[in-house]
Parts: sequence; structure tokens; C-alpha cells
Amino acid sequence: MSVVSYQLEGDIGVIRLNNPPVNALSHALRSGIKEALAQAQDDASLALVLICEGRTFIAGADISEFGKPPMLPSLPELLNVVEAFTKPIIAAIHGTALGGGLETAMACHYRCALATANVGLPEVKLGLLPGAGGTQRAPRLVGVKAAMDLITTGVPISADKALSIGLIDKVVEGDLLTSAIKFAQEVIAQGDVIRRVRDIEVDKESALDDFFADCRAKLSQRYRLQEAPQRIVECIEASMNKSFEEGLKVERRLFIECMNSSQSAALRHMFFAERMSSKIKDLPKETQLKDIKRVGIIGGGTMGGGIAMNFVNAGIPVTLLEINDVALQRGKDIIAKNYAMTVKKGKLTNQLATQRQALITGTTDYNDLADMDLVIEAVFENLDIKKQVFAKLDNVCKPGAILASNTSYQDVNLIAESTSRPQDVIGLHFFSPANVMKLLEIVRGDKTSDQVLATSMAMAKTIKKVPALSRVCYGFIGNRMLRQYAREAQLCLLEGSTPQGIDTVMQNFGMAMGPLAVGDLAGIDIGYKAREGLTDEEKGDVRTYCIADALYDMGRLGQKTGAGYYQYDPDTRQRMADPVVLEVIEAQAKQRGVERKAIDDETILQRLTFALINEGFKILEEGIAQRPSDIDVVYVFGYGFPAYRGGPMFYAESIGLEKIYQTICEFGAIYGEEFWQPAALLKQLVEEGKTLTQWANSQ
Ligand code: T1G
Repeated sequence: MSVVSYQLEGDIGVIRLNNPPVNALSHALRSGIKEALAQAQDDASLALVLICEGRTFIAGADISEFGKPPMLPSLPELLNVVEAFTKPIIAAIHGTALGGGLETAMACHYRCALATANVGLPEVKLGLLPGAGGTQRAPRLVGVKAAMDLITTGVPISADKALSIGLIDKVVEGDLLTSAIKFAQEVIAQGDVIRRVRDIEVDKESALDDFFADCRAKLSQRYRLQEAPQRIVECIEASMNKSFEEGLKVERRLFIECMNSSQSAALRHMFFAERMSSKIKDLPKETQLKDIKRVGIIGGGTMGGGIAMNFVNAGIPVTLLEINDVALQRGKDIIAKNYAMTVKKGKLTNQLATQRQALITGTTDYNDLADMDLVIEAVFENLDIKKQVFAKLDNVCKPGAILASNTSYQDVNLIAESTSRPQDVIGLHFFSPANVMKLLEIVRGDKTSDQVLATSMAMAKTIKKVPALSRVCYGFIGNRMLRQYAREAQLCLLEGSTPQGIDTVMQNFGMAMGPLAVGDLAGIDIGYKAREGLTDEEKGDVRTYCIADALYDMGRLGQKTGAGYYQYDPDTRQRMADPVVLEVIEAQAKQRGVERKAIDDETILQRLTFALINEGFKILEEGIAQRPSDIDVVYVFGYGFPAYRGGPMFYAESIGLEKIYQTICEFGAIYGEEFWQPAALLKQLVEEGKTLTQWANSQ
């Protein structure tokens, strides 16, 4: 089936693109458009309409072709042919015209769109920049400022907004092709019809002298350590100061720099990883989904309230159960406060916030959960309490209801055993704040049915979460790996570093926050309480928590008490190094017979990241995670790992497994093999000379 067809409709030539699922500009599509233009050059057409079949206009260059040998015609070359064409070409847009798709539309002479369409240049999210003339044509169409916004945010805009800034010429109603042909005929009737964007002068007034310097400064904050945004500024600056041809050369050079960068390779990896994570290897494609029309949530605390918001935001009514009316009201107040903050930031209207909260019904009676299609338990992180809750749910809920726990550590199989329907039990581990964090760890119990699993995966997409499947183990994927990362942070503290020393290393690596600042944010009491009741053996090496316990005993719980690993300004909550903490560390080191000495940044970085990676290999060899890229999804969407490093496992590949293996062996010799045992899978791949990707593809 050809991806491009061309035929005359009256005196208008229609070029139809049909490259499912999103009309990405594959080599076949680019070649097909070029052939159609050659055909149209000599036929009786007076103007052309470029339109797409399927759900959307062109959604961009074909990302799956990146990194492979380029095949001509390249997109920039094709778009120069489009723009130079001697008959007017009208782009007819529906769905989302993104990246190279919008660049194609800008190379056409006119653009019309359905009111429901969106247009954007999201290349920056892939560590790229519009590489087919977008950085030169957009400023000519909409001015430098609007172009800078569009390209550096990567956020699509509506057809109406695009019309208002001059990016498109007409918003049409009804059948798109009919409207586009009518628009083409209007253009022909105008007479002087060929209007090339390249010939438009950039409005130099639209960018004052310090405009570009300000953009560079703001973007270095917003996209900390990322290269593409800075190159985008250089391209747009060139659109003002150079000819179109010269500007294209600057764009080409910088686009190739982006394309060849490790940051873009990582971001492109994350693009596909995010879409792969909802695919479950051993799940039959025809698995029937359950209907989720009503959701019950048990526990109206921070987590329960945040979870409830996800569902009402998707228009799904929620019944929120608490133990008494006071707790229930407190839960509703948490939700109201969250919505008020969102409204205050201008991200939501008051009306919508009110409508959504109206979808929440409070109760203290378990019987009100009888008709729920899904119930999510979000009570205290205690296995016995959770078992009691599930036993009640088993008695109350209708047959076939999905019974989920938001547990972050507990054994979902043991929770399932407290019911007569283990096949309906699953873990849905949300991350705090649950109405903000994108990650949803879906924990498959040994008896969880395919239908419950498939429904949970689909529901994740409904509530705009990024799912990652985990089997049952202590801490599942994310928290299990985090324990090793945190272990090394604590040992580095005891052995010679400081909270700010460690956190600076990890922030310079690209983590949103360093591990000690995260500890203060979550609360030092969380870890302390998780260790309560455990035997010394279960707690593990005392060196990995003695500092935290000492701070806890001092009442220094972190941000919530104004002091933890840092001191916090009571007004600004700005964190400051606190000499008291160093005294605590030194006292603990002395007590444990540890002679402190400075640890260099590279060693700190390797100890924390390689401990994380090594546990990731163990999780893969045990079959807890389906694939390495799912672990990357967990860490990028749940733990602030920099997306432009592709997640822990992609990062491991970028360093090289041999290097990691050798370093872990050296750490074993220096720090003891109790912690530094290379995972069997890591060792095996190094011995076989295989990459993790090759292993994943062979599974
Ligand atoms: N290339 C290849 N495959 C793509 C693709 C693309 N551009 N966009 C989507 N897919 C696949 C995706 O992997 C999935 O595959 C299926 O389509 C459905 O996607 C020169 C260099 C369009 C808003 O960044 O934002 O142009 O999993 O699940 O939720 O300057 O896809 O089914 O096998 O996301 O309805 C710029 C990326 C490229 C847009 C639809 N364009 N795509 O969302 O479906 S770089 C983008 C999206 C570029 C030029 C530069 C979304 C969507 P599978 P989906 P969706």
C-alpha cells in the first residue's frame, strides 16, 4: 500500500499521505511526496492540497530512522522543493502537526486547520531542534518571541492560537478536504498566490538587545545542563541576523550536533521506553478489559487524596473512605488545597476544579464500596493493617472488582492471601505527590489475573500515568534500587563526605535533588519507622543508618521540623549546611571506628550510581522487571533521574558494562564484598561481550 497518493480533483491536485499510526515522515513518505510534486508540476492543477489520512497530520520526522544512515531526500531538501514549487500548496491540518510535520506545513504556501487541531515543535523534548527549516520559518511567520516560546517549550498550541499568531491562515469547519479545496480556490482567485515564508522579513523589533541573553539565562535554569535549548537560541538569533540560506546552514550544523549528542540519544530512548512500558510480554492481545466507572479509595491522607485527584481529573467518580468524619474532612481539605494551588498557578479554572471535586463522595462506611469497579487502599504502610482492610473489601465488594494496594514495599501476594479472590488483587504504587508524579508502578501478584493486569495498564493511560510493571519483591523496582543508592550515600557521609558534598555531585549529574535533600523532604522518620520492629540483621549494616537514627533522636526529621541533614530557613525553606550535622557524623564515625577522609566527586558518583545499576541488573535477572527500559522509566518518571541520561540502565550502557563491572570489583576490594558483589547478569554479559540491549532483545 502506497503511503502517498496523488490525484486531481477539479483543478486542485490532492496529495494524500497515509503512513499509520501518525504519518511520521519516513523515507517512503518523503520520496512519495517528492514524486507527487513532480507529477503535479506538469499536470492541469492550479494549486495543491497536502492532507493526511488517519488520525493526524504529520507528527514529525520518523524518530525510528534516527541514528541510521540518512536516506534521501532528506526532509530539509524536500521542504525546499515544496517551498520553491510554482503552484500554491495548501497544508490541510487535523490532529497534531508536530516537528517536521509543522515544518512541512510552514514550507507550504498556506496552512488551514480544523479547530480541533494542535500544532507544535516538540523537538527539544528529544534533545533536538527543528532541523527542517523550523527555526528559520517560524520567526518569519510569528515573530522571534513567539517562535522562541514555541520551540523552547515544545508545547503544542491550538489551531485558534496558531491563527492568532499567524502560524496558520484559516481555521476551517466540516470536512477538512472540502474546506481545504475551497480555500485553495480562494487563493487562486486572489491572483498573486505564491507566498514563500523564506521571503518574509523577520520582525527585528520583536527581540530587544538583551532578549537572547535573557533566553539563554532562563533556559539554562529551566533545562539545567541540557544542550539543545542553547542551540535553539543560536538558531533563532541567526534567523534575525543572517539571510535565510545562512540561517539554514546554522540550523543544519546545530541540528547535527544535537542529533549526534548523547543527550538526544537518551531522550529518544526515553520516548520509546515510555511507550514500551505499557506493553506486557506474556499478556494475550485479546485480553478483555474491565470497565472502570467507579473508584473507591481507602485513606484520605496525602497519598489517598492525590490518588483521588487522578481519577476525578479523568472524569471518574470517586468514593473516598476514611475511619471517621474528621479524617474524611481532612482528606477533602487536602484535595481542595491541591486544587486551589493548581488554580492559583493558572493551570486550571475554578469551575473545573469545583466540578472535579464534586465527583468525590466521602464515606466512613465500607458498604458504600460495594459497587466500586476498582478500590485502591492507601492506608498506613503496615502489612497487618492492609490485610485487615483487604479482608473487609473481600466481604463487601462486588465480584470482579479490582482490589489494589498503594503499598510501596509490602508483599502483594500476602495481601492477596487475605482475600478469597487473589486473582483480583494488584499493587498500584503511586508516587508522592500522587496527583503530580507521572510514574505508576504496577505490581503483579503471583495470582493476579491477566484481565486485572491489562485493565490496570489501560487505566494508567486513562489517568495520564506512565506505568511500569513489577513482580513482587521488597520495594519492587524503584525503592529496591533506591535502598542501595541511599546505602552508598550514608556510607559516603560516614567515611568522609558531607550532605552538601554528596548532593552537589548528584545534582551536577542531573538528579532533580541529591539523596540527603530528598531524605529531608520525605522525612527522616520515614526510614526510622520502616526499621522499627526489624531485627538488627533485618536492618542491615548499622553504618548505613546510624547517622539518620542519630538525627531522628535529636528530633531533626528534615524539612518538617526545620532541620535534618540541613538547616532550613523558616520563611524561604532554603536549605543550609549545618555544622551540627558534621559533628553528628564525626561522632558516629568515631563510635564505629571509621577514620574519615575526603572522597572525590567521581568516586561518590560511581558509588551511588553503580550501586543503583547493580541492583537493576539483579532485578532483571530475577524477572522482577520485564526489560531494562522499564527500569529507566521508573527512575526518570518516579525518582528525578535525568531523562537526558536515559535512565540508570541506558546510562550503564553509555558507560560500558565492562567499566561498571571492573569498578564494582575494585569497590569490593576497597569497601568490602558485602555490598559490592557484581550482579550475575552483569558478570555474564561482560564475559560474553554482550550489551544489555542485546540481552533484552534476546528475552
Ligand atoms: N516517529 C516514529 N514513531 C512515532 C512518532 C514519530 N515521530 N510519533 C509517534 N510514534 C509512534 C509511537 O512510538 C507509537 O508506536 C505510535 O506512534 C503511537 O504513538 C526534522 C527532527 C503524535 C502526540 O516528537 O508526541 O520531527 O508504540 O503512543 O499517545 O525537525 O506520538 O504504537 O509502536 O505516542 O496518540 C518530532 C512524537 C519528531 C512527536 C500521538 N515529533 N509523537 O500520541 O500515540 S523529531 C514528535 C508524539 C522531528 C524535525 C525533527 C505522539 C503523538 P507504538 P503514541 P498518542
